[in-house]
Amino acid sequence: MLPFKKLGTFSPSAITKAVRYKRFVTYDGRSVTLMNYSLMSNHTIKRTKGDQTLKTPQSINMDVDRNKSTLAQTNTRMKNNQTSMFQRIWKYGASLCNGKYSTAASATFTTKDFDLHRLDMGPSTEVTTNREECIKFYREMQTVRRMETTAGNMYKAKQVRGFCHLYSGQEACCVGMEAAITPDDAVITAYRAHGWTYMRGVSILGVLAELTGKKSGCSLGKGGSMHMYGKNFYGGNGIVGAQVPLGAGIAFAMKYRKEKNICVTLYGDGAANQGQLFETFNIAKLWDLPCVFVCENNGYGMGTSAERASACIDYYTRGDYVPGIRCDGMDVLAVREAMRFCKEYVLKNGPILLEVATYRYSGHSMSDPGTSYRSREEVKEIREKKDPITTFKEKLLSSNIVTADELKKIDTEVRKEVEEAAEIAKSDTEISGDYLYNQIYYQPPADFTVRGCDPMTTAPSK
Ligand SMILES: Cc1ncc(C[n+]2csc(CCOP(=O)(O)OP(=O)(O)O)c2C)c(N)n1
Ligand SMILES: [Mg+2]
Repeated sequence: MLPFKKLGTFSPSAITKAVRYKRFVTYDGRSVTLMNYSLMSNHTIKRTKGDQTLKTPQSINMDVDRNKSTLAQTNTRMKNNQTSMFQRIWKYGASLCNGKYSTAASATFTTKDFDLHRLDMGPSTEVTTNREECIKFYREMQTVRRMETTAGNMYKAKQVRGFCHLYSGQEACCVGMEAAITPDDAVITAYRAHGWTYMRGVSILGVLAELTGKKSGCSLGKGGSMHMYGKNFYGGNGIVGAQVPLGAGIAFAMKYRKEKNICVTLYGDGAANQGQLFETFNIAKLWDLPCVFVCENNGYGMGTSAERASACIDYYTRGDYVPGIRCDGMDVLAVREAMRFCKEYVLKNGPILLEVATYRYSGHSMSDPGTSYRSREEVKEIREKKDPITTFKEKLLSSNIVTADELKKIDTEVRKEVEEAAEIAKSDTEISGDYLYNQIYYQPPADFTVRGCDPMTTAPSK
């Protein structure tokens, strides 16, 4: 009999490893206890030390029935997002056998536990998804990655000028969150905005041509890297933290108009210590605004690590009286699940704070090689072990929800799509000089003029 009563939580990466190496590494409470189980070819889980042969998924299933009373005890824990290790092994075992949890159409995965602040219950750690959705998430993350790699190369070739902050490594954040909201919900972020711009409906060309300063850019080439906008996407903001009160304002407008929508207001770990954030949390809570404050914690604010900048790096608790959640920002399903929970929560209760634990692969911007304040080994290790695309790919393949060939085909299509957009972004024309004076204010008076770079020149503005 599995001593599952005594066992604690079981991390998804441990399960993945267990499957890959055909060995289960289990947790006893929080400390890791190595207990060797082999997954036999007939799907029997066998303990390799000692003579206890454990069961096939079918017999595990029966044991679940027989042990209902024990399960009832673990149910309380499960309600608090703590699924018993036993159940996780069972579900994963079942998925390996093409059982209930992995058909060609759907699969159930277990996320890392969510950390909660002032919440009795959080999002579910058991995430069911379907084939269509998995393919969509994979394609979207690959597109953002490829777009950013291309943007970086175009910058190095001097086809992109000015600022350029890449989002590589953080793809699961924008893809997961967008999957849990609707186009009528709003998003506002800082300057690391390319991925978000794409996810909010702007084309790859709209992003890349904005970077090259050409007319097909989503801001007609006038904004560049930090100033991209789209429908219900409020940018693209270069002043650290300044978008946070604006996000609360957008949420206020939604509440005032009695719309059932939310504003996802993003900021970084580097912005998290600013006074204006705490002022915003106060008013948002006071007025119960439908705002999800999201701290994309990528570990660094320019060249300063979170640990060096913050007295408390548990950003999800930093709203004090505003409840919070921390999720694995490298797991697209965990992020989607967390945002789903948050959207429902804020519409009923007012603001919540979501910390997504993520990582940026590139330097802060193109002028930062990103190696003086962190080691190359650190970046390499995260790329190898936690990459949001590779880990998702492994999940999809091990659950048989997609094939390697299907994913390869997506990779090829994405590469072609981004290459084609990049070519147009390079050869596209710029808007005319006169046009630079337009679209500065919304519906300006007929005779409105603005000043040019030279203080003596003014030009009409429409
Ligand atoms: C008010 C203000 N102060 C300083 C800066 C310079 N600056 C630009 S980005 C940045 C770090 C922000 O880090 P974080 O919020 O973690 O975002 P990330 O770059 O990691 O996405 C700083 C200090 C700025 N743009 N605005
Ligand atoms: Mg940061």
